[in-house]
Amino acid sequence: MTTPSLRTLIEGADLAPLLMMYVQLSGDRAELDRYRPHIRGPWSWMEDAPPALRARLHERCAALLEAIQSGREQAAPPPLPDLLAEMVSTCVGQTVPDEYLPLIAHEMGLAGTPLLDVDWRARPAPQAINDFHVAVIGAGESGLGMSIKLARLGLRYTIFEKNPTVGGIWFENQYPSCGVDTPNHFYQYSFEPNHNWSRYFSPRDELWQYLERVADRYAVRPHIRFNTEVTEAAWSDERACWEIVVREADGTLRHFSAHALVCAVGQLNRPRFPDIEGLDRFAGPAMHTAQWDPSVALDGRRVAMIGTGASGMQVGPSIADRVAQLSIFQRSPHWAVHNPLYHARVEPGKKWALANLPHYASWYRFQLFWASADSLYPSLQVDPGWSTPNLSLNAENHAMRERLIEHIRAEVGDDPTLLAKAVPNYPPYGKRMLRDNGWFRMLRREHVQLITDPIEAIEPDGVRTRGSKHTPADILVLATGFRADRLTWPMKISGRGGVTLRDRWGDDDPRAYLGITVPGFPNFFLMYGPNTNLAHGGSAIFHSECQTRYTLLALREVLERGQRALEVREDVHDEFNRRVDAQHAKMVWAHPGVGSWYKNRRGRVFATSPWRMLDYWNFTRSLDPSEYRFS
Ligand code: N01
Repeated sequence: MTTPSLRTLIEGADLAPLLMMYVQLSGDRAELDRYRPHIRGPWSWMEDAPPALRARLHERCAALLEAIQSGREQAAPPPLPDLLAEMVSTCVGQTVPDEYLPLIAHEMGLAGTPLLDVDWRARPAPQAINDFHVAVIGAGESGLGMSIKLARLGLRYTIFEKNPTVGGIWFENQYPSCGVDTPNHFYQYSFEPNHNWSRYFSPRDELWQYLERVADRYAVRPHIRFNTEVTEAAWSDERACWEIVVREADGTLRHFSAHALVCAVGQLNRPRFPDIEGLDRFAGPAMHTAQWDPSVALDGRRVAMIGTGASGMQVGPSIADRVAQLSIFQRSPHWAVHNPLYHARVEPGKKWALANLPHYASWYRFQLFWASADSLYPSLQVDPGWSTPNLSLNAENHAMRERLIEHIRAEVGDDPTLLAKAVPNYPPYGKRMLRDNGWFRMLRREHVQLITDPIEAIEPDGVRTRGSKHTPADILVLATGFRADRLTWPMKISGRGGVTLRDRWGDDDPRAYLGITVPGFPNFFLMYGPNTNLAHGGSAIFHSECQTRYTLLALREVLERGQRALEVREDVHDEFNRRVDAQHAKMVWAHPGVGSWYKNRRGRVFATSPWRMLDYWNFTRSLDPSEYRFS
């Protein structure tokens, strides 16, 4: 077998990141003009360069790489801001405002030390560092990422994890077709790129295995107490530490203490069971999507599924082929967008390019960042003069609505009843935008029925809806979401003076400064806390890295000052939350015509971030000590 030439290998790469690699290595900005008209957006299917023009780039890239490798040419220095600005906009086929350049430069490692790596400014005495211990609740993505960075700063930590292994939601959720719907090459740690994802949106097993590998590679596992659930944590002023109670698998209660407490359980940790009469009387297997029992045989059975959110969207089409009847109970429809790469495998040539071409993976990641992030943000703002505010928010949002309806119509065919049931009556993005997993097409099938009448009760052998209509079922699937509103529940977390988070938040109104710190809770940090859920796109991992950085900045401040604790000022916290609410009032998630897990019973949006990813990155890239009280 002959080894393919570099020129041949390069052919598998996408045009835009390849062009950026070339320009970055050569400094030849004229090439941007040549290819710009052929890059119409941030996804690979938005590139339309003719074959001859592609071949030209492939030849140039191969020649340049060989010249650099052999020492005949030197790589150009990192691009200066004006060239970088031109490159980023060309790369995604849209104008990227200059305000993004610092974020992009840091994410791409162009600005020296990556910001995520917080270092000491004036290193405290080794004893002071060694004496400080951090407890982390949860070994999911956030907890692992946090722990890796704590260790890098030399801080000792222990993770308490209720499950037998790492992975959090990616360990727990094992329902059929479970997987990520954020582009995977962005949904990964910035410091641990995986060039080998099998798909652009990978399945659960692969995501979980990635987290397992990360835990091993960074030697996190020895610091984790598995099968150990935190039940209580209380701040002791006298000892300046958190007193933590944990329950082990056999029920034994143990006590620990730590100087700082990171709560990395996130918003989607505890399943929500619907409050429907008779739920406990169902005779057959009944399972929540997050507690899937793979031993339950679905083949040839009649399955009733309640819930049509992100989990239901993945389960429904993946089991439809196997079951005798699928009855889907929909309280309200979700919008779902089509992405041609959603089910596609990553071609070997792409994997090779990601792993081997300099800078290519960074540019590809930037494309995905842009494709899935802030570019959508303006379309989610309310135009006060908009004539159909119940259906859409503004002209762009309306155009999106039309495109989404067109897709649904094309998929459900000429069935007006089904179309009416499937099209939401609220603006796009009001609830979480889903990716169409073959959902609408599935709804057309003979043995699949979409039931929109309200559920009256669960009966031992089925579901009763309005008018006492009985739908028989052998198996009940609850795709009914999570208790995001009861963040940190069922743990009892008490701050200064014994005040608990529940005392502050009530049943469903969690609030924090930047979603991270809470007044009266010294040295306490939330990951994926209130108002940090990303609902306009983006990657939860990007956000968790922002929270990690901010937490490390806080701990550094405490230790470098020779203090024991810090606590956010109440007025700073309140003013931030006032701004959160004011921002939400202008945005889609507070829309009065839509209910979602983002809102509490009073309609306040507590889960979702109203900020652009850029804003949140800026908020968390530094810590203003004047916003905190030290003790
Ligand atoms: O939960 P959900 P989910 N009677 O709360 C319905 C992430 N995630 O597990 O819309 C009848 O969105 C409820 O109806 P309605 C992602 O962030 C990501 O699907 O409230 N129906 C809704 O249809 C996501 O947003 C991925 O009217 C009842 C459904 O149950 C979040 O997790 C995959 C009901 C709940 O939808 C949660 O998603 C999975 C009742 N009593 C999850 N109670 C990917 O990345 C609830 N419902 C792909």
